Amino acid sequence: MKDAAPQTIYLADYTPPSHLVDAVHLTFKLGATNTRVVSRIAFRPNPKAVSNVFFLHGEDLALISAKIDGQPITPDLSAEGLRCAVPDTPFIFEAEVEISPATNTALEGLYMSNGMYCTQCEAEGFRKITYYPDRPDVMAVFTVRIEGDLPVLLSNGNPVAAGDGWAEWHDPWPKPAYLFALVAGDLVAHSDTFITKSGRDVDLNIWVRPGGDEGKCVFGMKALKASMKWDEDVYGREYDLDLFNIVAVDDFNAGAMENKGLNIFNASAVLASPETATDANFETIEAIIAHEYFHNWTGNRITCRDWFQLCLKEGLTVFRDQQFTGDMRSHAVKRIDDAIVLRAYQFREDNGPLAHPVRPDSFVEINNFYTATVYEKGAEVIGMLKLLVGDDAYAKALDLYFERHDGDAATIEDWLQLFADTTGRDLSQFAKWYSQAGTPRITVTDDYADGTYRLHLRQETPATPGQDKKEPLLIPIAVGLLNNNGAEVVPTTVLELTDAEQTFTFGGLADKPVPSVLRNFSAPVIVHHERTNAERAFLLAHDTDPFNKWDAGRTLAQDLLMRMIRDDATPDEAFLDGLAAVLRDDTLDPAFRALVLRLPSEEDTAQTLFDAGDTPDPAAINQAHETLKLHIAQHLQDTLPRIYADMIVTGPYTPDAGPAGKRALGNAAVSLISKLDGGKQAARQFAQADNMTQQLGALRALLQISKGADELTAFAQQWQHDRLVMDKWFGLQVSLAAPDQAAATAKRLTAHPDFDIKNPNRFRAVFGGLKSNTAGFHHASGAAYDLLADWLIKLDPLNPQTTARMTTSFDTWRRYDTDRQDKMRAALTRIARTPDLSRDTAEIVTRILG
Ligand code: B3K
Ligand code: ZN
Repeated sequence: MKDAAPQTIYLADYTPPSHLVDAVHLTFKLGATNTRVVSRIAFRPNPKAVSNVFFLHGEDLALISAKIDGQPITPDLSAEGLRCAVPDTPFIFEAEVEISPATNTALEGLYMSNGMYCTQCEAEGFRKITYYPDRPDVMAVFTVRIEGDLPVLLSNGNPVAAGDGWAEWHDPWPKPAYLFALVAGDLVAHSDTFITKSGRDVDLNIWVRPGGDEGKCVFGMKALKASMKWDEDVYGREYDLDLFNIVAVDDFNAGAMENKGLNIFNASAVLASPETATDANFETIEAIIAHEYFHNWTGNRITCRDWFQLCLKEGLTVFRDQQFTGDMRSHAVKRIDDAIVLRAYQFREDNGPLAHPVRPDSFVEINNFYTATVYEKGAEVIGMLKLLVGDDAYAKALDLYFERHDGDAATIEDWLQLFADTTGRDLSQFAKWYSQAGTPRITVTDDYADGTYRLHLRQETPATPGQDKKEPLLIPIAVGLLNNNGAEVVPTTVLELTDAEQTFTFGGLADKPVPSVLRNFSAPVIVHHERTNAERAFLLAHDTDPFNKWDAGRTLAQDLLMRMIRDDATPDEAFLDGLAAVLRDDTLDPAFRALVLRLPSEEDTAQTLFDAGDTPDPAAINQAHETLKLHIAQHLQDTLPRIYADMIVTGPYTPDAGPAGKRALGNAAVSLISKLDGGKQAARQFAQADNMTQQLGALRALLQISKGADELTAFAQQWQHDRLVMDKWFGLQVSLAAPDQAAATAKRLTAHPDFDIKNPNRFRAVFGGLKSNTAGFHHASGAAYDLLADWLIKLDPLNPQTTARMTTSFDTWRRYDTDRQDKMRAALTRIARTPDLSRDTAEIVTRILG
């Protein structure tokens, strides 16, 4: 490992910065391997400092010269930064450094992507650009001059002046260094304007490289304008510059980045056309554009004091983008989608070696904490808070947040204080959601006598690494009661579970009701509720809460899969009839019906089995899933062609929720039909498709039945010049390969001339595809483990962030039998022993191995 004893950073050790920055002037003299960065920084001592030792972060910089108040100095340099003596009054620090963007494959700091200069500074990338206090609680006004032989030169804020080969930018809003951005390239803009509610014109641009992407910005622009309007309408937040730029970049570690006034996007998170993007891609793009835009207030105007507070901006901004998508599309479908994602990624994290609190209390590499727990569980915590205090109190607290903390680098304590101040509630128990890791289990039992129904709830959170003892949390459990005819006798009520065990009483009921517990997924918990399948089928048919109606079907399916795996059970009519009834119910949203038809993933079944004390067998799980799908197809044989025909969308393609829902159900139907007709219908759909949703849906249906070789070839021929579509081509083959072929397919594709280890999207397509093929990844041969380890070892010196992220594929290793455990441990150990392993990957491997 590069750093023999990587340093652990603790929340408890936070101290205020020694110096504050009033203004920064930066000049970039661009050169692919020799960019000069000249800085002029106005410092003053921080009155709140506990130490006056002056330290500037800086990594991989060649220092050319440094001055304090115009006098040359020779500072002490280390691998982490620079120290020097400074006056105890305000002073000017100047430096010139040289960096090499063209060889920066880590994609952090200033780097090049297909001839374009671009930056990624969150969390700690600015220190790879110049010497600076690279911490979010140091906020400053930036003025930037860019000199370079490229037509488009962009930075944050507003343009000040420009000439041949240079441009100057000024951002009037003080910001931390992680929000700095620079882009330079041969770019073209798709432009529009937005008039804010107070009547100011804002110029909007989406910048792309010329040569094919120009036509893929229409949807992103529409999403941006919708986001700007929504934030005004719902949160009263207006945009605060004259210009908002988005740039699409091919090589990017994350989805996108909210740099002030200059958002930089992974091309996959902004570019879309009906022919090249699926409905799901459109929805994701809309959400990411909204998310980055919403950060302008929740993240940029109010930022985080330190990186432990990351959920302050990320949890809140995810919550806001979820609300936005619900408003744009369907709240019911969005809630189900979010629960699927949370259970798949966050529950997996919370129940394994990488579990950490929403606000972690220590880290080695902060980039490893951009996790489902910080983001998605962070959003759930805000959703619970809103449910507990009510919509009006939430709105009041948010207004106060923007008033009280505008311009601040704030903390979770600041955030909770708003709610305490506006509601008078003591939120000390609720605050534990931020510090206690793990997914609470809620055990539900009930009884009924003499008109009174009693619901008993018990909560328990299993131990997580470093946290053996868990305390009861304040958990909002939304409950409704139905009578035997399916009528709601007690409408949705939010119960506040605060103790380890608690009983809630409902009087005046003529019969024992059927409870619908955790409506709308009111808390990120796992519910254990022993109930008959007849009761579950009843809820699938009658629950008025769409989330629980869907979840009843989901639980039935999971229960059935477990019985098939454990006891060789055959699929029972109760489940299949319940499914058929939902599918045939034309009053239900097709998108909802498509979700009900979708089985839990194999990974989900493995997790559920492990939770129940079993050792999951990936091959047996795969077998059960395939068998169940075939039974479903056979049971729905007569209905599927009718549904498929009903879901045909006429007229020009739009990615709106209505037609997208129909295509989702159409694709679910064609996938089942393929199990019966050998892929005839899917092949027809592939041949006729005029949009990516149907083309890919058909290809997927064919690959699932081990057909589609000709279609795969045709697809590659059609799309060989479109990187984003080819990512789908790479990914799909691996994720849908037969379990014994998955590793070989991935290996073959890494030898394809278009495989590029340096492009994170392509690397993730192949190896993310391998991870998502649960039975293939965990094939008994261990071939996938070895292949992934080989490639992670190759990638680590090039791109530590993406390597560390992909290493988490091994985090479920303790779930499996000893043979698989041994193989995964060997793969992890091989990674751990790699000389000069990055801090990022070293931290993940160490935590996974425990
Ligand atoms: N804040 C960025 C993520 C940066 C990732 C750093 N490793 C995108 C977002 O959450 O909006
Ligand atoms: Zn974010």
